[in-house]
Amino acid sequence: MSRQDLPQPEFGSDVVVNLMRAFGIEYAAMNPGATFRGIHDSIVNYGGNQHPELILCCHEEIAVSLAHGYAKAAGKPMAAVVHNIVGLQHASMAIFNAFCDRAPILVLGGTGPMDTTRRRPWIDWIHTALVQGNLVRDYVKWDDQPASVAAVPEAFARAYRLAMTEPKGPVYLCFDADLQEGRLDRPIPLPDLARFAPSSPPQADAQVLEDATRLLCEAEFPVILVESLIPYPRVVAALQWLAELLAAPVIDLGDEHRGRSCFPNTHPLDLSGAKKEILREADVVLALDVQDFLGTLAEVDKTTREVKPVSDRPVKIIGISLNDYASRSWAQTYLSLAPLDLPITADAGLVLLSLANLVEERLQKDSRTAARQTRLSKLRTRHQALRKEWRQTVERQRLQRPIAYSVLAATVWEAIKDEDWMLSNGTARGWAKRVWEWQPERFCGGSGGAGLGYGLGASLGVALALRDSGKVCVNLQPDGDFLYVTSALYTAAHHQIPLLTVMCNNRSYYNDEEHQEVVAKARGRSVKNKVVGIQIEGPAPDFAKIAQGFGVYAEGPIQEANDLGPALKRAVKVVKEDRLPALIDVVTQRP
Ligand SMILES: Cc1ncc(C[n+]2csc(CCOP(=O)(O)OP(=O)(O)O)c2C)c(N)n1
Ligand SMILES: [Mg+2]
Repeated sequence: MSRQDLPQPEFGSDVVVNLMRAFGIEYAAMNPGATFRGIHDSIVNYGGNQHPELILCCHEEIAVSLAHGYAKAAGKPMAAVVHNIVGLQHASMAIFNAFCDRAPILVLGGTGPMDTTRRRPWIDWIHTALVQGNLVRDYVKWDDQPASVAAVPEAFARAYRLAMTEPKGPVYLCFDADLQEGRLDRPIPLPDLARFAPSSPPQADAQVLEDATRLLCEAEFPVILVESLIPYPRVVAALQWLAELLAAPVIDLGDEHRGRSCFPNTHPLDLSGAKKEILREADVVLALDVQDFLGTLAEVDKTTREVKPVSDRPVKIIGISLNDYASRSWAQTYLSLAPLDLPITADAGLVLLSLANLVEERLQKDSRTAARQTRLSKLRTRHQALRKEWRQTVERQRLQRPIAYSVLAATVWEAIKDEDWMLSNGTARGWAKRVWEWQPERFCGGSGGAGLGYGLGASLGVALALRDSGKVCVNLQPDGDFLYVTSALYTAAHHQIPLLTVMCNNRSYYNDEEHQEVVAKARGRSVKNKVVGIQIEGPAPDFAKIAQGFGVYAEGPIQEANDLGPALKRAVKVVKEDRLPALIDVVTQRP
């Protein structure tokens, strides 16, 4: 439906909804609140609850993480509407994750009335701030509170453009309750939206590309690192081509917490599993959209926090990213300052293709073809050995109880490999990346900000974006992360969102067991107490029952590997044929 389908706006909030529709916003995730009752009414009564359609969430953190997942799967923003300062405080964790993950979201809020003579006693006072956007200003790209309805179209158009301009990110727009609810005394024309499109991303200049080409072609052992590069098909193809031209191993750093993935694990140059060994040999590193240089090029002692480089060999680093456009001062999400020999501020995906063309041209005049052939064949052998080792691990752990992560991943793969699958969240501690036939464009990455409570909401956003695609969306869901936002299952059931959630249920906030063990050991104290305040036992939550209570098809707890395959088959059927959510609770090992 286009914006012409809507009648003339009568109230301020009708203008907001008119703009949402004009910008193609399909959904607005929300939890109700009276400061945006004007917008709420306009969505359901003026807009007919279509474009946008309300998605009811039981917590604002879920509303925003859902919009986060949607943005990654749909490549465009949806809205999350959050109630004044209380909803915004609940939403703040998820906004931070989206900021770190550079995901575009339109976070909309209500406030006030700012005119104190118009406030209801108590509630309108305690829930009004000056200025509400301050709460999240340090981790949104932009925020605004237009002071009149006439100012709303420009604010909205700017918000959309900034959210969608690289490096992308969430924006926050706040609407005074009076502004939303007031009757219009004159028409508010919408601008010609075609003239407010997001800017095209920056390319690198010709000289610097020549320099990068020379460095790469003259390297003895060039290595390519990718972390947050978005796996558009053209980018994945260009990356493979460049790696093949250079016979350069690729280390794909994207994992279940941050970044994306851009390289298929079946490619002979995928050496992600041998990161340290490969980096020890590197003399030139091409880092595409890498943020965590120190964490990649160095090792950390968990006890002493001492950081040591993985290699003593001098290495020249070419860094291509928009990192320097994304820093803010409050949270130091920019990480430690990396020494770069050739820093290039540009869109790495764009540069990649130009670079591959230049490298191809230069290598035609290069005499070291034989050396590259030898390197390629050695790397292929190492790649194959790694894959073999992982398959052997699955076989060795096949019948262990509790179920091993490797076996969980391999069994899920058997259940979905013939489907048009999408992995919305999680990797079963890296095992999906090892034992699946990994296609990077089918993985939506992690939270970005490592704020727990991301996985389920984000997965619902992915599955919502892909609801009509026939894809089977899979969420490999850790239990601790899930427990923050269990009520997202209600959204799944209520809106019939087809998502397969496989609980990686180690009955623990396991990551912290390791920390407590390290500290206890270093202090010569009792290691057995590491589980106190961390393991989720006594009683262990019954996730299948919880899901059933929300109206979601569920099975579990599954304890035996042999029971997992048949349960997954039934759940895939629910997701694929009935287009409904399903959850399988799998009790997993603590690694
Ligand atoms: C909001 C928030 N609270 C606490 C943490 C600290 N933290 C990091 S990992 C972790 C444990 C996660 O447990 P789970 O999701 O079950 O994954 P597991 O480590 O067991 O695989 C915790 C508590 C965090 N990152 N975010
Ligand atoms: Mg856990």
